[in-house]
Amino acid sequence: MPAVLARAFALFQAGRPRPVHIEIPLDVLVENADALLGSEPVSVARLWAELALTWDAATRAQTLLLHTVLEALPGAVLVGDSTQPVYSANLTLNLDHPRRWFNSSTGYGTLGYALPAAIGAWLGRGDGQPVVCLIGDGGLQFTLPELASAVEAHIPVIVLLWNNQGYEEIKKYMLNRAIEPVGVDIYTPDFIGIAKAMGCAAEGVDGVEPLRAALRAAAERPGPTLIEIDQGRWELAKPVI
Ligand SMILES: Cc1ncc(C[n+]2csc(CCOP(=O)(O)OP(=O)(O)O)c2C)c(N)n1
Ligand SMILES: [Mg+2]
Repeated sequence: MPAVLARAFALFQAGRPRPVHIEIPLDVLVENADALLGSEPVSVARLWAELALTWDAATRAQTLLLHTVLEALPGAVLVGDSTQPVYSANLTLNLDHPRRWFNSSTGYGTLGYALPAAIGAWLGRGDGQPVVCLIGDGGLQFTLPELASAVEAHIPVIVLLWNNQGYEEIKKYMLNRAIEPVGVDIYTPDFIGIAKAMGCAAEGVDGVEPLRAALRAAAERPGPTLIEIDQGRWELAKPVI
């Protein structure tokens, strides 16, 4: 069974973000029925801890980002685009309430979904709980004018921008298949400058403490806030998970 699961994980990593279909032969399932359904109580916390040991440095850093958001804003609704921390969170995030984790990073994966969807989530939720839009530098450029809509409509979405100056997911596909990367190291504008020009509060943060403070300040504002995180600098933050 561990071999079957390891194969499933490897397939997922190679082809992500597509769903993976694997077949478990009946005899393998039957052989493992005791372990799966046995009387030994399984500690979910222990399984999570064991799983976390297998994460690579990037997954740890990205999971730290999500943990920091949830710690600073415990009731937040998260709306993700197709960006690195969202792919990781689909594997590692363990939320205790439904309707708190929306994202477009699987299936057709429309880039730019997260910002308008976050605005919709805030309007739909209607109870003033913070809504955090988690989006990459590529995805944000697909729907950037929506920031002005949020300013105009006084919608306090918090846009957490994961900036790695490129289409990293597509670049990884190319590198994994020995294709010379092309068209993926994109020009990225001064997002903080653009956001401010639209009337949106904006700042860049480097580590866990500044992010916490920026998120709390954003949650107090009547309008939207853009918080930019540089992937390289964030990865230097010490993961504490
Ligand atoms: C409308 C649309 N165009 C293109 C794509 C293909 N695509 C999927 S992920 C991706 C890169 C996204 O870059 P970014 O938002 O910066 O996220 P990163 O992977 O760099 O974190 C692209 C171009 C898509 N999903 N949707
Ligand atoms: Mg990017």
